[in-house]
Amino acid sequence: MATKAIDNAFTASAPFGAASDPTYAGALSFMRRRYTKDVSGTDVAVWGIAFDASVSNRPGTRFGPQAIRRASAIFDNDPQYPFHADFFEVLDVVDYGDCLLDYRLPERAHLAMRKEASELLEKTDFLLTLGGDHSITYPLLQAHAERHGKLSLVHFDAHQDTWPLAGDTHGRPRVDHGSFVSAALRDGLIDPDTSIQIGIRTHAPETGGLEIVYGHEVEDLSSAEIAKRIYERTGGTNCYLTFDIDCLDVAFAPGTGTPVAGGPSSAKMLAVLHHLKNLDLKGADVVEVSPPYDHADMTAIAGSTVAVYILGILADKKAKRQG
Ligand SMILES: [Mn+2]
Repeated sequence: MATKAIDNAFTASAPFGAASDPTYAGALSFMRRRYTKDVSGTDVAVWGIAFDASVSNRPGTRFGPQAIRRASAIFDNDPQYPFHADFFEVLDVVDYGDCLLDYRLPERAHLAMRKEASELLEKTDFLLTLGGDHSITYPLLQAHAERHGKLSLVHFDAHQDTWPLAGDTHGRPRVDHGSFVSAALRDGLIDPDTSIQIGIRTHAPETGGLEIVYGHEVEDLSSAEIAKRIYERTGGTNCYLTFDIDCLDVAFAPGTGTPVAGGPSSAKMLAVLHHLKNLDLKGADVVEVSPPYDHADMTAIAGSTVAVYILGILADKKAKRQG
């Protein structure tokens, strides 16, 4: 336990150690990590991309990062279930704040995200991004592929996001939250042969060659069997994990832009994530949390917990490296 103090987001003096803010008070950062614009040498930088201009249905994910940070306040110290560990004894995690975007220039937003993500990846080992609509994963994949080469996409979603990339009236390619996978495939950022989608329960015209574990299969498989499919597909390659909160059934994540019934519970998908401790993760995001449609913070809590599990995977890995 940390010594009693408040506003750890601004008062933390060391890279390690848990916060002691009361859950209901104190300055909010993701898991009370210290806020800093200098992420040099950190293990993980958490940041937000408050952008929802590329949705085909309901907007609102611009409020996602703030809501996820708020929901994460309950995870600020104590050993984290089910990892049996205080991540912050080993993992130096900071909250970088949010991506700088000019809302008057939505066309330049993806470029701005890519540039800022690339700059951050020069300085931190791992970027954990809180969205935002799913189009943000495209510039994130650009930045990560630039650093790590072609990636395997581990994609939790109700949607394939492989819709066609129609050009706009000026011939410029369009990317929205339903076509980021198509854009990543076109640009060679991800390898379809080692990529996998979990929880899909809609049909796009193309699969793009990615393996799909459909929603009805998720229903029949155990979490260990789903994890096995992920390990077999990715085969030890560099992975980028993207978790669209609408992968979960609308009963567990009502606050999202394009909800689909018939999905898995948060318990099932969190159990899958817990099995992924040996995945070679190079980056991750949690997207499509839309607070205006949420009830009792259910979706923000689910999104926040997914992000906590991703940190758990990274903390477990670092602890094992250190012996
Ligand atoms: Mn989706």
